[in-house]
Amino acid sequence: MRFFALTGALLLALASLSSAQTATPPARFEGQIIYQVMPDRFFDGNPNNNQGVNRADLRAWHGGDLPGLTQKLPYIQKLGATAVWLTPVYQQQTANSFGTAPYHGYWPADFRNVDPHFGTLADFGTFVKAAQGAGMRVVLDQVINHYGYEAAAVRARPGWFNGEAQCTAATNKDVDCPLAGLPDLRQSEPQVRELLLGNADFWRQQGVQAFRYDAIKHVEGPFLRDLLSADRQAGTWTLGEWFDADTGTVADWQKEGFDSLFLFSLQAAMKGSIMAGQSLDGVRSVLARQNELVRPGEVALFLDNHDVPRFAQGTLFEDIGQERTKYGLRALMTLRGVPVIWQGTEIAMRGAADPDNRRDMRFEEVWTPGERAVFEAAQGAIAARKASPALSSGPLKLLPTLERLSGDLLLFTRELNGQTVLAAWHNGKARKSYSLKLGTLGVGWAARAATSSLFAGQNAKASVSGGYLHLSLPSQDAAAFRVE
Ligand SMILES: [Ca+2]
Ligand SMILES: [Ca+2]
Repeated sequence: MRFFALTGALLLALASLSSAQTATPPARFEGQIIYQVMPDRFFDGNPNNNQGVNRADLRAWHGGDLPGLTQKLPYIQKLGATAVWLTPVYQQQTANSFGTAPYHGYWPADFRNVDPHFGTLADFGTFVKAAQGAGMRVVLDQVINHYGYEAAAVRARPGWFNGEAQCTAATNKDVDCPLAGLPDLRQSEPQVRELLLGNADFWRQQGVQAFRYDAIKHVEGPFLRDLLSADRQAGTWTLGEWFDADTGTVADWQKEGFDSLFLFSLQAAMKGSIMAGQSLDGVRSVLARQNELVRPGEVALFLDNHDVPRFAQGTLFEDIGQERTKYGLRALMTLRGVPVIWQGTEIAMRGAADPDNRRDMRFEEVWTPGERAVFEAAQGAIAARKASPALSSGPLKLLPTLERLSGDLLLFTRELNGQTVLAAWHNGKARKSYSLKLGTLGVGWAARAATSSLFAGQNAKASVSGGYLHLSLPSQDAAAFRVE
């Protein structure tokens, strides 16, 4: 009897082992740093494809392309990023709409070709090969909600799109009504479904390892779930853009199969606390909800992107914008998740709402000393994060702070494999020293001589003695200390 019971248990164990072996584990990006590029506004590597280019007009094509991006890969590597997210490079509608050219890539006409302004499919292949040869991953923007206004498919296949009748009858207007008037794809229509699932396979075959899915708030849920399940099976990492998503929305969609979403609520809080000088309680309250997330290490964290005003635009003054961007980038590198840096944020580029936030990237040859200093701070913080497994992927634990200090001081630990890093964000307007009782922080750290921040180029110190944590922090900056 015992023998049979044992055999049964053994068989069950073997069966579960073999099913675990066949199921594809979810793709991981924890530990990666993504650099976001809008190819038209990055670097022009081939002037022969510059039809209609006018760099004096922010709504026109500017000539950047895939050969230019390939040429500038060493720059992205020098910053320390490990992955590149390209906004869409599909063949676009040829006409302008509302006086704007489709330079941004979100007005597709053919999802399985590259727009001649960006180059050719072969240029895309060259880029992917070069990126992966350099050990970097490629994240491609995928549009699944709409075609461009003037795409031929809109007239040729009226049955693929939601019309006025569907929009009027819709229970969820976000899904079945056009977004900004864009021809809205009906994903429940079998041909549309097949087209979109096929697009993902097509770009996977070009070597893409991850997709950033545009405007998922506006896409039919059942289709999205099937798409995500196919991506997961293929080992493709998925990052959803639900504009303004908070922790609850990110958690819901991680449960539905997304590996990651952008945490817009944290971006808003960081802008408020770091750039606008509001209390750090805004950031603290977003971080306090991280346990709701299914996979907190995969969530995409950012200071700005191509759809919001630039981070540095939050102040009138260029030098203040640069200092606070250093603070923002250092703070970003202390958090749990996948940092995403929009081209130019590493030098505190300025710009108001679209299209002003999409000015041409400025490279090293034309940087001011101030821009170079921001880049060096970003580079140093990224290097420190990558060198520390705890900072890269350790769980984040908020430390309690006295109420009278909480507006100016945010403390948390990142801990992995017995290594602990203490992160300290300081909003004070002047350099300040703090002595905090270890008991109130809830940590049992042993005496330790003063140690300096892991981030290069800043004067911040931490030490432990007499039951206290002593911190000496520069004004408006974020630091990270090893505590062992
Ligand atoms: Ca070009
Ligand atoms: Ca839609």
